[in-house]
Amino acid sequence: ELGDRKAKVEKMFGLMDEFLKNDSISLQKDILDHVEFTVARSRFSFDDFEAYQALAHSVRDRLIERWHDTHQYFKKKDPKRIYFLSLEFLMGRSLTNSVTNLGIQDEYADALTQLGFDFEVLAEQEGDAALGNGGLARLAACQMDSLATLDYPAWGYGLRYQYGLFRQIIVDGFQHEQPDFWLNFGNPWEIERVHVSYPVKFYGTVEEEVLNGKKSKIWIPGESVEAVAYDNPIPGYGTRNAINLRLWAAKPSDQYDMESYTTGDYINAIVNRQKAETISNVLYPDDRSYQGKELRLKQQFFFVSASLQDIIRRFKDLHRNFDEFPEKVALQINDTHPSISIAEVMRVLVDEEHLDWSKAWDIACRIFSVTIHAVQPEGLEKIPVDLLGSVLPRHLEIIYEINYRLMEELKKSFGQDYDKLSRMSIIEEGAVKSIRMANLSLACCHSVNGVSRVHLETLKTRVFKDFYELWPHKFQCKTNGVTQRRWIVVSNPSLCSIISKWLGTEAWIRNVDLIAGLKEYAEDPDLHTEWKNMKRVNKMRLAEYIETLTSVKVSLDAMFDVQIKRIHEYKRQLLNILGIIHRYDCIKNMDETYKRRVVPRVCIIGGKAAPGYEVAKKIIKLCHVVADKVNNDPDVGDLLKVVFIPDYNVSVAELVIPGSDLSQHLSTAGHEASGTGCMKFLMNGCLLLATADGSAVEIAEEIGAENMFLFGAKVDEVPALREKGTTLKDSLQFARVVRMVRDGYFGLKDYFKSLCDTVEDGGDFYLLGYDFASYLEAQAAADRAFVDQEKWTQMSILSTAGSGKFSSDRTIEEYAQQSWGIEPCKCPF
Ligand code: GFP
Repeated sequence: ELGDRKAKVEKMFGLMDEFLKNDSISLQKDILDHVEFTVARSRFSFDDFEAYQALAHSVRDRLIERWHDTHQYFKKKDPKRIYFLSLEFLMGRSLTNSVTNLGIQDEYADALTQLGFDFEVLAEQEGDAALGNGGLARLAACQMDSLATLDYPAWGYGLRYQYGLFRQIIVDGFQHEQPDFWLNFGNPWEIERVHVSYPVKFYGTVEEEVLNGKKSKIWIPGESVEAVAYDNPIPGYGTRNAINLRLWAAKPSDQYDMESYTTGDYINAIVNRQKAETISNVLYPDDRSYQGKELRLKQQFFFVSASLQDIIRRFKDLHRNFDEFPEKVALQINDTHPSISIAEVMRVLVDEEHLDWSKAWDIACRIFSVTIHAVQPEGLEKIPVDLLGSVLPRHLEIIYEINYRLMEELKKSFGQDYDKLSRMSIIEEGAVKSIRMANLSLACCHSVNGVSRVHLETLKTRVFKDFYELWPHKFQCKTNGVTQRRWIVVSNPSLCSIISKWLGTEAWIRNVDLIAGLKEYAEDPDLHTEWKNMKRVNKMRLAEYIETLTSVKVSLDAMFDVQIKRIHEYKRQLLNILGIIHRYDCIKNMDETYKRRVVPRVCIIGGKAAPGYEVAKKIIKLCHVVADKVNNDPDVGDLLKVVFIPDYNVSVAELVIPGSDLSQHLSTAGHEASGTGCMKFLMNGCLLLATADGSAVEIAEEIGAENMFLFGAKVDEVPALREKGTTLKDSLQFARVVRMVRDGYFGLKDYFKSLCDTVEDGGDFYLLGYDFASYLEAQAAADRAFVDQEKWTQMSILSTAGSGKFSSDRTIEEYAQQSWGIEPCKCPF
């Protein structure tokens, strides 16, 4: 019967078009069909949002077509696959990126014009998918794009949060948080797979059983929640491959509450079942302290368990013997958040597949790689033993067993060096006995990655020194990268055209090394003219946006100076604001002759503060009070404007970055693992003012330190400086600007007192006072460079030309070869 049905389907397919058509008429028809049948509006009356929805569905059809083909092909070829586990993916918008990668942007733009719509206007209707906090999550999104483009057989796995990162609204200069109802109007980019679901278990007890005469452990869980798959196709550029990002949503399970039904408590039974959904409800804002948060642990295990069931099911479709598992499966742990997957793999292999421990451990060690994104040991997650034991009792036992064996092995190398053993132990003793998730990963993973060279050094010499001495071969550097598809082609189409024109090819979009070819033309006057025009048009767009949002009018002749990133003390937005106050103070005290020489600036700051992070919230307020004073001071006029852009997200970055002249990356040296924002600015020919931290060190090597403005203490100087303690007397200028804030020059004297205390004598942990003088020098150097527009443009071109290394394509190639051992698998259509 099945054979018969297959024959019928094949016959029918023969009658259909091979692929969906992409000519203008077909696209128009498709969009209108979706207006009528998917959005259910009349094709004679629909608004921009409905047009966007119909357009998105039409694009989605084309994505699904490729996504099916890719998976059929992967299935046929059965290559080793990489499974990328990440608790966060910051995808942003999908429409423009999808049509760009599918190579049908012009066709869609034309079809929409014929229908009386503008592609860009419709693209603005899309909200951001903000299922992540910052760098780590956006990196995961860039890496998915590269995995698809480079034809790797890859899957992303994560959580489908009902509420993404909170929306930031600013009321009277203060940050307020609002929930991100991103799914309220539907999400055309995902495919709900009700039939792809797995039970995920929690709580309960562990019992012993005897199987074939052997004692073994069995977990009797106390709760079960259903994980339902939502698939998000990720198209590659210049290839037919489209890979899958599978996000799990929690749904109530049928099991475990039959009791309530039978006792007649029908309403409570439903309410309790509904509670299961809270697991995937909300993304935790990044406050780096999740200690004791049960829901956080449940989120981690929930997505890890569902993903592993899915991966093992796929493996078992074709294989019987787990010896082959490492030949078919590579698992990437994105930061420590998914590291509970190590214990889960052990549980499945030992308890369910009945492999003996050493065989199971050998398999686990061969499949897992981890990337650490934190710099400080405090940034590494720890889970209280009591909590883990209650939520996942069997996993706690397994972790203890892993640790016991680790300790035995360590004793062979280090004897009775108990200090070392206790530092390396997965279990941290102390007031709250905890599991060190990083140590669990280190014990198992065959490859432990840092995200820049400086960061890897920090991991080797400080954070994981003991592990590095034992297993130096595990430690690798995979300097981060970002995708040029989104960060140039989609967000800066004029720059994209210029690059393609001067290189005489679009091949750089897939092979970004070619971008270095621009160096040859760095002094060409014709290129300079095109480059400056491009920048001006982008600045105009940004200026309009700023005026609409903040009512501040800015001059296009001013230098657009930008710092957009999460607000954090180590990222030192406060240094920027104090620098702005210094500039303001200088302008106020200048006579007219000097004023004429001042390089006008628009200082743009944007970023969210974690809701519970008071200092960061005060920094946002300070930015607003300074802006109020400066922007309304007739003595200053266009010489200085200060703007805070609210609700910073991926789409805002896409608009701001192409319109920036200068961008600031001010982390205290040794605190930013890599930084990826700087790479996006670099690609867009925006000059960097930065400390020698994270990837900025490698950027300087690529483009030449003379083409950026470096300042501040170096990584290896920081500990001694801290030890010594800086005082306000180290910089009179610094003392003066802090005093202005303290004395209430900008108002709210009492409110800002504690903020000033963070940088006062003895308390200046992030060394703002020490770095202030050299920061001002770097700022002055940027001013001088900006006056010479030809020189500036040359530096700008050299920045773009030198950005090739910072493509996520390079990063992914390195992971593929050095950590995962996978090969491309290109769909042959
Ligand atoms: C973290 C680090 C950054 C690094 C990214 C990606 O960012 O330095 O560039 O991860 O590796 F801090 P957040 O997720 O903390 O923003």
